[in-house]
Amino acid sequence: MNNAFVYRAHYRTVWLSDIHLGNTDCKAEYLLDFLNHSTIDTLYLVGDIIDMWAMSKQFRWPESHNQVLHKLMSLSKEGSRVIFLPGNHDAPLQKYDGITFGEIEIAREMIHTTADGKKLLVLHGDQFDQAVCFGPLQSWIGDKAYDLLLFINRWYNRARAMLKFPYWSLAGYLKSHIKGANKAITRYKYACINRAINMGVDGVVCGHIHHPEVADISGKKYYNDGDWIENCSALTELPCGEIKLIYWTQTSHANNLFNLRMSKARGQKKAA
Ligand SMILES: [Mn+2]
Repeated sequence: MNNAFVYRAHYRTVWLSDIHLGNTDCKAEYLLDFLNHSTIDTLYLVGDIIDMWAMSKQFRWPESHNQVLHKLMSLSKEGSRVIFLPGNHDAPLQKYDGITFGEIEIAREMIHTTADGKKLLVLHGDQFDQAVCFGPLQSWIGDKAYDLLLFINRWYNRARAMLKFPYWSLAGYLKSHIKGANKAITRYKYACINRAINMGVDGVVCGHIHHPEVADISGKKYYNDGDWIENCSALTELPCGEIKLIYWTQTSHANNLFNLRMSKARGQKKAA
């Protein structure tokens, strides 16, 4: 890539979560493309960055995942402030709360102040699993069903790519159309908002449920930055303090990347 001609958007802040490096369904190429088109003052890694659960089941670490990890580490050396808030899939790192590794600060929760002076609580969101009643059995079933759904999603999008359609999240569509899923998402959102109310802050930034969203609830802001498994989304703050969700698969060069990735995959199949 010729960096001299790459247009880079400047963000005061970027929140990324649920990247799931080490998981087959992580869209590492898209994330790398987003990071290569961005200049970031402060980057929050809002949990589930490395999928230690998936890695314990089956070790998978392609070159693209390595490139993402390398890029995230190099950002802190290039002058970005990087804060990592471990989630449930990278829970072993939670014990380093308050420690700085190299240039990366580790914390379980953080308060962010926007350019226009708003205070936002930043956290992964697994803190609310009890309140939302995702019991251990329910999360195990959910995990299995979700794995199957992602498997279907993968093949479905291969077919779409062959027909030159852009990437589309089947899992995301089903989640927003199933009654039980909607209920759980609502409960999760209210658990987040209640926490913001109790802490006296203006809102909350979280991830965890792979459901990007911006909402106003009871006078507080709810921001969910989504994920890089299905949605390829990032929450961004512009220098003026405006906060926006970005879906990287919907940008034109991301679509070119999708077709390139799929034609490469087809090429590899043919060669094999
Ligand atoms: Mn999570």
